[in-house]
Amino acid sequence: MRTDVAIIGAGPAGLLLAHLLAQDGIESIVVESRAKEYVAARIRAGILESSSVDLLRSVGLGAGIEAQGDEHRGIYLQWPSERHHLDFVDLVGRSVWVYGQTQVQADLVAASEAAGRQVYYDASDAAPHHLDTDHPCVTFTDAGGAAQRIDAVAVAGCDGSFGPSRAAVPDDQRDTWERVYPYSWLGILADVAPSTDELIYAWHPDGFAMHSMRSATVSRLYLQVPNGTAVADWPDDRIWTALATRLGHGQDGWQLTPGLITDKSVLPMRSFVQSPMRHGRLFLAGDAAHTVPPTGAKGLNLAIADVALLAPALGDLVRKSDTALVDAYSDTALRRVWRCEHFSWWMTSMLHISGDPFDAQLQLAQLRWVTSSAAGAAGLAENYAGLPIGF
Ligand code: RFL
Ligand code: PHB
Repeated sequence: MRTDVAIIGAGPAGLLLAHLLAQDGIESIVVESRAKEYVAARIRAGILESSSVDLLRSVGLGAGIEAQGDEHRGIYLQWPSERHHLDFVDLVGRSVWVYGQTQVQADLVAASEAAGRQVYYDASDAAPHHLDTDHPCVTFTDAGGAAQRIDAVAVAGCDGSFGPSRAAVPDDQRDTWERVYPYSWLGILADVAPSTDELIYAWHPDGFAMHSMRSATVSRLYLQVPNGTAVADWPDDRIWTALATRLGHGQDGWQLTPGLITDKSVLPMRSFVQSPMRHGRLFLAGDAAHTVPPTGAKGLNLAIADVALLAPALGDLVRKSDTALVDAYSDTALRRVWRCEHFSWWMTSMLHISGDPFDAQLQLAQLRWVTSSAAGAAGLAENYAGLPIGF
């Protein structure tokens, strides 16, 4: 097969890139190792920052957000006996939207199918080749077992943290940075109306807790747990009791309503960056190039921001052989990546219990400052609501 851009990975980065390229008249073929249903069902991110919403709306992907999304002015930050609301709209003039990654993925799949774009699901052994030439290709085995090859002008590595693209950059031509945190999140999805109008991030001596949501009838909640925690050690009652304690059930009359838990999983926390986000004609985007701990809600938004930069750059390369934007892509993308890496690390470090009592006092001092100083609050708001694409 021949196309303009061969894309590895049909997550949000890969499918949105295909959509943006198509709007610009550039063809692509997507190769995905998993089944379409598996990719669609993965429960991951829940918050879209304002520039992600603006971008999705501007390319015809805003109908679902309008119909089912929930615009939030800000978040609550709390510690025992105190809860404070940070109003991002007042602070920096931008809001965020509760709209789950499953919904973003469903919108992208619907757009891809309506346009008849080629996506090979259940593909195995995907591998990029000839990346240091101007005729790269991707080989794979399709769902029926047939060997396939896609010749392209460029390859986009949108295959997440464990795909082949990241590793296709030779060791002596890449730098990597990593931080593994000494705690994980136990996440649940529950069929119960959220007990809050906006997200609650709670510092607590027992560990961090968060109350998020997916809709008016579905809540998403998280608990800090030690690394290596088994889901089996957390029966439903234990989860609701811990959430009630950490989120402050009973404080100032606030109540956490428990409900039927429909999903439970443990999520390790990691920061990772690989640079450059390019090797010859291979361009990395989204989790393929970087990972953030979820506390800042940046993972999905960074993937969207990467492909918003990459699509016009690949357009210029394919149409005009103009390399100015592809040459600038990695440096431009990494500026935002490192800003979000810092913000995600900072939110994580401020809110999770490390076991060190000195750390706990520093965290409380920081939380008091962020919730009482207009400058402190605006700094958090600016980062959480998201910087403009191209920052
Ligand atoms: P994705 O979504 O991981 O998509 C990559 C796609 O590539 C496919 N793939 C391959 N395809 C072909 N051949 C191969 N050899 C392949 N290997 C992999 C995969 O099957 C997949 O479909 O990356 P993308 O598109 O860059 O999007 C990034 C976001 O998904 C990610 O940043 C966020 O979901 C991160 N994240 C969260 N972010 C938040 O902001 N809030 C959250 O609550 C949150 N929860 C999470 C998360 C990530 C998780 N992962 C990666 C384990 C929870 C989990 C469990
Ligand atoms: C979520 O709803 O899953 C979510 C929201 C905010 C975060 C992390 C996860 O910071």
